[in-house]
Amino acid sequence: MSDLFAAVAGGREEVRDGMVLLRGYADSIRLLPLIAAIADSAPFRRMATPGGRAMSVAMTNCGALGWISDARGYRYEATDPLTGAPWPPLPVPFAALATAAAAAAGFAGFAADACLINRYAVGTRLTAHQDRNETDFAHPIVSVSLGLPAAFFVTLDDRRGGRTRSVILEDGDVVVWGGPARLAFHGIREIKPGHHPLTGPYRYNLTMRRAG
Ligand code: MD6
Ligand code: FE
Repeated sequence: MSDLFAAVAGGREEVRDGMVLLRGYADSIRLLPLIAAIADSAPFRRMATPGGRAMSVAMTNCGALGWISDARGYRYEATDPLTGAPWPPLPVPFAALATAAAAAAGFAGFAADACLINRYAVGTRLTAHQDRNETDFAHPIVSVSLGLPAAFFVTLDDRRGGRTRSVILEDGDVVVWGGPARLAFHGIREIKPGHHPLTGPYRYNLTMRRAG
């Protein structure tokens, strides 16, 4: 695998075809308290993979639909299996950020109905995967990075073992992807030890989607 850094083009970086990085686009000081409030009613938990292992990354959701994994597979559900309650609503600032970032990247009219929130402790990672549990791949995904930095990798085609490009995602960075990148394999390499003034030893990631 070759790891190349994305080419810079006027503050908007094209990581690969169909994937635009907006550096420092999100304000973590405003977003982090909203995540804390969501986690009060829908706690972070390590979901089980279909194969029966616990994922290292802790997750929760907000919005009409939430992404879950368990012995029955990956899917979206309207209620939190931990509490039986609907997922907390998508905060207006999350929805507004997703719509604005998508428009800035060329996807006008994007309205998210699902937000997966990942929490990475030092040493955790997310192995290569495709996001393909949504109904309509014509919609983009808006990804927001908060707290500790992470090395994100994405394949340049739709093959799991294909050539990859890597980029370091830092606090406030937003990635919008769709079109030809929508089914690319991607993941997060092991989070390096560090301390972020707002999140301490954690990285958070929001992925806002139109799932239903
Ligand atoms: C992360 N992101 O940045 C992991 N998936 O923590 C993802 O898995 C991801 O950034 C779909 C779309 C955008 C993403
Ligand atoms: Fe993903």
